[in-house]
Amino acid sequence: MSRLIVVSNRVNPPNPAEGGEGSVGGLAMALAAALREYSGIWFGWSGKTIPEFTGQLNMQRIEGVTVATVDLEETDYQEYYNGYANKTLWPLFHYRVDLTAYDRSFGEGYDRVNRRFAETLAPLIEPDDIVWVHDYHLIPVARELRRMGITNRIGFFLHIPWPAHQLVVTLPRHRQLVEALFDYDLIGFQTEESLQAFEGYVFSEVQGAKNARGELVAFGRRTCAAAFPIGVDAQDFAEIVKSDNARKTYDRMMAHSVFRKMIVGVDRLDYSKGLEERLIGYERFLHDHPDMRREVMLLQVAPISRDEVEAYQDLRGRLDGLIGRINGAYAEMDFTPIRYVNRSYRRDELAGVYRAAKAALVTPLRDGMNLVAKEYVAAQNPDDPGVLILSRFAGAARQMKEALIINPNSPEEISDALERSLSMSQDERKQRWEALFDNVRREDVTAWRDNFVAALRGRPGPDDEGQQE
Ligand code: GDG
Repeated sequence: MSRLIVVSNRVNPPNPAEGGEGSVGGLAMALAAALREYSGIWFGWSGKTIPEFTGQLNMQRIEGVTVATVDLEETDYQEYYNGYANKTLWPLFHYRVDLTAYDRSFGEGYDRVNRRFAETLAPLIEPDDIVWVHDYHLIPVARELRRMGITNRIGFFLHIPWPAHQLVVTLPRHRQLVEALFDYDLIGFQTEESLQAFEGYVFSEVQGAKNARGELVAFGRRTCAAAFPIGVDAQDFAEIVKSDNARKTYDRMMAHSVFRKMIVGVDRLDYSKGLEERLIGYERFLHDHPDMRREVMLLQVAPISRDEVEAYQDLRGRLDGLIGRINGAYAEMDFTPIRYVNRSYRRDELAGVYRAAKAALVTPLRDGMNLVAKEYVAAQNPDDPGVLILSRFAGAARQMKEALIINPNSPEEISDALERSLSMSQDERKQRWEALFDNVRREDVTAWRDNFVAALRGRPGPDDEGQQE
């Protein structure tokens, strides 16, 4: 069988000593599992910067996975990673035009680094390999590989939303970016909504069309685009929740909340996650339900993320203020309404926390999918499950209709959902959870990976007739 080469910005194989997690992010787990199954290489940035780019590969074998990394220059890091990826594409694709930087040097750095990645990767690619590139950092990788004559099947998966046409065209180089996607044989999105937004751009902006085989044709090329909603490893999570560490954490959390129902939030500290809106909704709940105040507490785990980017520092400052205000107004000598933690926990500890929480608040303003929603469901006790409160703007809301779906911009909706979740009958909680868990288990990370890889393998190769039209 052909090998799979996975390309992503960061390469983080899971470390069993840290509860199975290489870094904060469920993606690492999924990709590592994909590679163990298919054998292959995981290629990306080492996370280190050096004075001058050398293109030297560092090959290692970690947890059964061959990992190949390359160091980047400091300017690369600033322009490509902190710049175009995290100050341009991330905010824009999450509908934050107000935070989007349109700096030409960022775009140039982005192209340069993608070229460097492709040049370093190309010698590793063997004729039968299939290549799977991940996320917004690396859109032009296929273009650069094609320029070097690589004809292997190359697929791309976008983990974040593809935004509406009107937003994409605010990018000075939007056409170039979309054209680069047509060098892939397969483009995967999280949701039908993202897929339709992408097709909308192709049809109206570059007069593209769909051919009889359902392929998209534009820029003199054709590709296939489809939705592949990502999932979690539900089985693995259900196992983790039984581990010693998870049980200990669960017991500890329960001991601390004997007289209270714990509500949980777990998010990278990111403006797309709707943390401020969540807290304001919780504040509204405390205000509107004095009788319930002493019955609840909110645990918000929010590991610091992208701290070199100003918008993230600003958010952190605002959250500190907001939490101080709410705790100041509603705390008692023996009660703090919000416990706020800026560090990350081991995956098994997180599983115990999820299980101890009577409700989870997942309130992003925009999110490609949101794995926390699925992990929370996977970690519940089937006999006494908690309630998932989920933003309609998370990709996950398309599949998780039995959650309490809210609009995160409305403090009232958040407050009402909290009230409803805390007073919901056990029967209703079980009914909702069963339907949710069924989906989390069926549309898990293995299904996502296998569906994508099968679709990519099924695309016509360079020797198949009719490839060029
Ligand atoms: C992107 C897209 C899409 C969080 N805190 C800790 C911790 N985490 C883990 C969670 C979860 C992961 O990080 C976060 O995944 P999300 O999906 O919620 O969000 P993003 O990081 O923004 O991911 C998103 C995803 O890619 C996959 O396609 O769903 O829409 O934005 O797994 O558990 N993990 C540990 N300690 C923590 O404190 N160990």
